[in-house]
Amino acid sequence: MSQTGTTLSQYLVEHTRARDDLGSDFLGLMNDTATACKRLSDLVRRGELAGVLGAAGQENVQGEEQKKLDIIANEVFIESLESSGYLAGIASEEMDAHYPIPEQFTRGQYLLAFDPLDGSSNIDVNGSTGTIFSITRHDSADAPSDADFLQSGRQQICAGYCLYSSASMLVLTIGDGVAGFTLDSSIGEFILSHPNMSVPETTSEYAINSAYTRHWLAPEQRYIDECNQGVEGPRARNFNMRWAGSMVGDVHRILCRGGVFLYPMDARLQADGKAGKLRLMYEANPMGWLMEQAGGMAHTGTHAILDIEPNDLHQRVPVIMGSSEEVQRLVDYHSESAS
Ligand code: AHM
Ligand code: MG
Repeated sequence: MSQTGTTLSQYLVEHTRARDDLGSDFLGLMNDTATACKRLSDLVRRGELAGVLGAAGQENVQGEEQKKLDIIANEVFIESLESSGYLAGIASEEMDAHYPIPEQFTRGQYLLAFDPLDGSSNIDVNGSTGTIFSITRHDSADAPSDADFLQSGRQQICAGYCLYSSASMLVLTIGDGVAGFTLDSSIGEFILSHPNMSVPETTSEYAINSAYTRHWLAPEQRYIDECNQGVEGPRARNFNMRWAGSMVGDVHRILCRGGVFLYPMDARLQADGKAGKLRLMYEANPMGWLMEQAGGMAHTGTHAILDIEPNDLHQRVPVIMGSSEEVQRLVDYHSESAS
């Protein structure tokens, strides 16, 4: 049975009516973004039948093995977004430098940074994956350089993700809360299904890859150990653990029912000379803004994620985000361990 309700376009028209900074070009850009998400949702859904599963046999610029669908997802987004005249440039997890809008197309005033297919190790096992995107402004007639993308998370004008799971959902913020839209494939529209998503302050659920326990730094060792002591420990209540293997899946669960997601700094990353695993521009910043807009917190342990001044398109950061009581507790443990 098809649903009727508020479409993504209707929601955006309504919520941008009083916004001078988000005009018709922004609405056009979001329409193209939604189209790209629908195309990708269809490919993910058809899986092996569309011939998109498996490894691509090459690595991306960050030395990570690419799946066929990582590359296809990147191409689907570029094809859907490059020609309409809304974007000045596109930066992606799958491309070393940003992608300039080709000369034959009009150059617009927005910059898009995105992770085409987050959690791509889940593709071949039919697990949840997603696309994460962050949009900033480029108020110049000149073509952007990589440096123009390096705006802090507070300068985002729209951030969101599309989750490809049992249902496909587009979740976004334009700075007035978080709204979730479910794809009704019978009419090809994202329909508002989750208005005003909010993260409860209190939670008893955490998400972390515990295979790295031995590498964690003292604050995370202490935090998870105390959670795992349950009713007998200092937290005096039992905790539950969930790990989707896809940041989009984990963040979506937290936006739906609370929780805390951690991909912290650890000794293994330090030994590899990495400042974290997840990337600031197209993972931590957009998800961080969604969390703050939903009433949660997003932190590295020492800095609010949105306050970080970026220095590289593919900069990595430690990530702790979700229900504010738990994130604040981790921040406190970090400052205690530093003093
Ligand atoms: P990706 O963008 O290459 O898919 O990497 C990001 C993913 C996140 O979705 C997820 O939280 C994390 O990497 C999982 O990493 P690990 O395999 O170390 O647990
Ligand atoms: Mg990712």
